[in-house]
Order: sequence, then C-alpha cells, then structure tokens
Amino acid sequence: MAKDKWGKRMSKIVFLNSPQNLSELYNELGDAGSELPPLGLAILAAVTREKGYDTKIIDALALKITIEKTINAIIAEKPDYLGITSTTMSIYTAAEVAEGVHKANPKIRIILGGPHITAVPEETMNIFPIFEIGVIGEAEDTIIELLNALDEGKSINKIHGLIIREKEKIMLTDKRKPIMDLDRMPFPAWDMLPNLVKYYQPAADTMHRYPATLLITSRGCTGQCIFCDRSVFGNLCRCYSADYVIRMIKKLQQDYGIKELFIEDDNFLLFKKRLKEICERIISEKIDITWSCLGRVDTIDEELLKLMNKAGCWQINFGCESGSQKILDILNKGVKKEQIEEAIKMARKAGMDVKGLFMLGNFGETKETIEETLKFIRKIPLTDFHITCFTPLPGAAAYNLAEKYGTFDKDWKKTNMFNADNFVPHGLTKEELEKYYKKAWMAFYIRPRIIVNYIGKLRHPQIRKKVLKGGMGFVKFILK
Ligand code: B12
Repeated sequence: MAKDKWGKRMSKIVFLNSPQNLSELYNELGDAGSELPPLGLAILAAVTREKGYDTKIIDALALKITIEKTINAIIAEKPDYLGITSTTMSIYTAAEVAEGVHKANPKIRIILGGPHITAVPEETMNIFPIFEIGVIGEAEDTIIELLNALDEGKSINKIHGLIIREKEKIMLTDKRKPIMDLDRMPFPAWDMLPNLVKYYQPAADTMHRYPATLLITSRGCTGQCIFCDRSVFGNLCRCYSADYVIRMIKKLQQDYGIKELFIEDDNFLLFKKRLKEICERIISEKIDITWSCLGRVDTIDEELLKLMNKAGCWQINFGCESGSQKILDILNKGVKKEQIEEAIKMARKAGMDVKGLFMLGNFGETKETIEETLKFIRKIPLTDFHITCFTPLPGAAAYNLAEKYGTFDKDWKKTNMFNADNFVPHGLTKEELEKYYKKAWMAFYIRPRIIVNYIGKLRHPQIRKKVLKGGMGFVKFILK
C-alpha cells in the first residue's frame, strides 16, 4: 500500500483498458492488426504514481481476458478509484465492466476518460447512467485535481475539463486548456503495463525489426479533415522537445531492447526543426533504431526525407484517402491528387517505403470515384497499402453530416472501420461497397511486386509469425 511522507495511506487508482478481441476490432484481418500500448493510460499512471497515488494499470485488451475476469481483477485490487479509457469502439464494454464493478463494490468511484467521452460527453452520460464523472480532453492535470478533491470530500464542480452527473442533472465544467509544455510530464509508465515486448506488437506491415513499439511525440493537428476525431488534442500543435524524444528512445532501448518504433503522431512531420534535431542526434549518437511514421503529403521536402532515411526511417504512412479529387475536396483534406503522387515519389526517391492509407465509401462516393481510386492505387508507386470503410466517428465533423450524404447507422458498436455496416453513401448499396472493399485490397496485394516485398519482410521469427497469421486472415477475408 502506498503511503505519503507522514505514513497516511494514499488512495488507490486502477486504470483500465477494456477487454475486446482483435476480430471485434479488425474483423478477419485481426491477426495482422496492431496490438499497441495504451500510452494515454501509461502517462496518466506515471502522473498519479509521481503524486503518490497507489497506481495500477489493467490492460484487459492486451491480456485478452474476459469481461468477468476483468471485473474480478479490478475488485481484487481493492481500489478507491477506477479510471477507464474509452474509444467509441470500447464504450459498451467499458460500461459493462463499470456496471459489474459497481455491483460488486459500489464504493469504488468510477472515472471515465479518453477520446469517446471527450467527443460526445452528454450523449455518453445520457446513454450510460453508470458513469458519474467523465474527464474531457487531456487529463494529466485534471486527474490530479480530481483525485485530490475527491479524497478530501471537496466539490469538483470548479475543476476544469469534467462532465459530472449530479442527481438527475448532467453538467459540464469549464473547458480545460491544452498542455503547452509537454516536457514537464513524466515518461509513460511502460513498467506498469503488461510486458511491453510480449504483449504489444505493431501491425505485421509496420514492423521492420523486432521488438517494436509505439511512440507519440506530439499532440494536435492543423488539418481540418472531416473524418478525423480531433476532440482530445485539437488543432493546436505541441510537441515534446527533441531531447525528450531521444531520452524516451534510449529508455525504451535500455529497458526493453526496442529496435523499431512506430511514431503515430497526428502530424509528426510538421515540426521540421525538431525533426531535423531528432534525426541528427540519432545519427551522431549512433542510436541503433529504425522507425516509421505517419505524415501528411503537404509537410515533406526532399532534404528532410533524405535525413530521416539516414536516421533510420524506412517507411512513411501517408493519409492519401482517395484517388478522386472530388472526394478529397469533400473530405476537406486540403491536398491535390498530384501532391499525393509527388510526395510518394519523393519519399521513394529518398529510399523509403511508402504505405498509402485509403478510405472507401466516403461522402459523395460513386462507382466512378471508386474505380478512380482503384486505378490510382495501382498506378502510384506505393510499397504498402491500407484501406478502411469510411466511418463517421463521434467527434469528427462527418458525424453530424452523415445523414445528408447517405444511410448512417449511428450504432457505436459498428465503428471498427472494417465493415460497411456503419455508413453507405447515397447511390451505392452495402453489398456493392463490400464488394469494392475486397476488390481494393486485392487490387493492391495480388501483385508479384507486393508479394515479393512482403516476403522480404520475414526477417525475424516474430515478424514471420505475424505476417503469416495476417496472410491467412487476408485469404479468409477474400474468400468470405
Ligand atoms: C495509437 C492509436 C491506436 C492503437 C492503440 C490504441 C491504444 N491502446 O491506445 C490501435 C492501433 C490499437 C488503435 C486502434 C483503434 N483506434 Co486508434 N488511435 C491511436 C492514436 C493514433 C494514438 C493514441 C495515443 O496513444 N494517444 C496519445 C495519448 C496520450 O492520448 P489519449 O490516449 O487520447 O489519452 C489522453 C486523453 O484521451 C485522456 N484519457 C485517455 N484515457 C483516459 C482514461 C481516464 C480515466 C482519464 C481520466 C483520461 C483519459 O488522457 C490522456 C492524456 O492526456 C489515436 C489518435 C490520437 N491522436 O490520439 C487514435 C484514435 C484514438 N483511434 C481511433 C480509432 C477509431 C481506432 C479504432 C476503432 C480503429 C481500428 N479499428 O483500427 C481502433 C479501436 C481500438 C479500441 N480498443 O477501442 C480514434 C478514436 C475516435 C473515437 N471517437 O473513439 C482516434 C482518436 C483516431 C482519430 N483521430 O480518429 N488506435
């Protein structure tokens, strides 16, 4: 039991990532999917631990345990507080666990946080009466103010960034300002997660070397794309300093032997000066790391790409979305089709692999725009590819526009982005969309160049295992 400096028992918080199975998240492609550490929870746990709270993380998703086992594991910890993270996909399981915990021990105060409650706070509180307190947005400061107030039995109404149920009423407190100085925060508490190497792996096609892990080094995105939920970090872009990032990399290497990173920032390439510094330090300090990242096609230049490649970056994942300019404009992507093509060529020339991320069944989509996309996919020199079904996510502008553009089933359980159950644009049927979805995967993958590239990735036994399992899932999906 943790105690403060006067020997008083500090209260205990358990942070939870709700249970879910990979096929719920990715359908047949589950075995190829990412299993990545919940960095939001790991940072919050580091913060509460630093402030003296007895802290524990239960990542039921990584541990692959059932709802019942999750509830038992929480109860066994005898916490004062349970902090649950939520995406739209996980909110129903989060509520189920919360109900089970409340039934077993009503004294445990349940706090909900994460992208889903941030995106649609009132709607969520109305649907799930089990939740009493929700934290909106970034929570590193909010959680401490909240726990301190609850511990002391004080009112929480003046704490910024909350949604609170009080008797029959739901009230939002003032908005919390984004954290500007990210460096003041501790590293994620990787040590409190289940073993980082054993339980977490990026998707088969994102792993170049093993062991690999996820890293987030900035917050916010200037983009205005209507399909993206930017509720937590918003448009204000902030980043950890280059020095902080280098120290995180070194810690991951020393403590977990990490050799490969997947940097999944919303807009990693935006911070050019910092990026240059990170690359230069990796090179000059001979840090043995390879990495890939996400990027917007309008944030790159040739010189930087070459430097990134020299510093171990072997792949960029560009959000291409569609091969139709009409669709790109509807999505408010803010880029031209030619820019996408140009950026891919530039990255390839700099020695990098390029994975194109696409969506199908977008607002305004027709058979013609889909055919245009399929043609584009085969024409541009991508080395890898990913496509999801367009899904109007709570928190994204598309959520409130969807009914104008098609048939929208708002059911939050259907937002895994791998089926056409959620949104079908006017003029197309669900069956047609599913047919095209399969066709798109095949259009890209069933080509000798791509298959050879995949075989080339089978260096480490763990990567081989993941790619082969993913390949079998792919065959199942095609034959379905
Ligand atoms: C890495 C990532 C993943 C990884 C790992 C997710 C994980 N375990 O955390 C993988 C690939 C597995 C994944 C899967 C999915 N993802 Co994802 N993912 C991300 C990404 C790029 C980064 C997440 C991250 O680490 N952020 C950094 C941390 C610090 O931020 P954070 O997690 O939001 O946490 C902060 C706050 O939210 C809050 N908070 C979070 N939890 C809690 C809990 C408590 C108690 C409190 C008080 C506060 C709190 O405090 C934290 C610190 O400030 C985000 C985009 C983004 N910019 O965040 C999308 C994002 C979270 N994913 C999204 C989606 C849609 C999905 C999928 C459905 C897609 C799919 N099928 O592949 C699945 C669903 C997974 C699930 N179980 O629900 C959406 C969620 C939108 C929504 N409305 O729910 C996002 C926001 C992308 C987007 N812009 O649209 N994802």
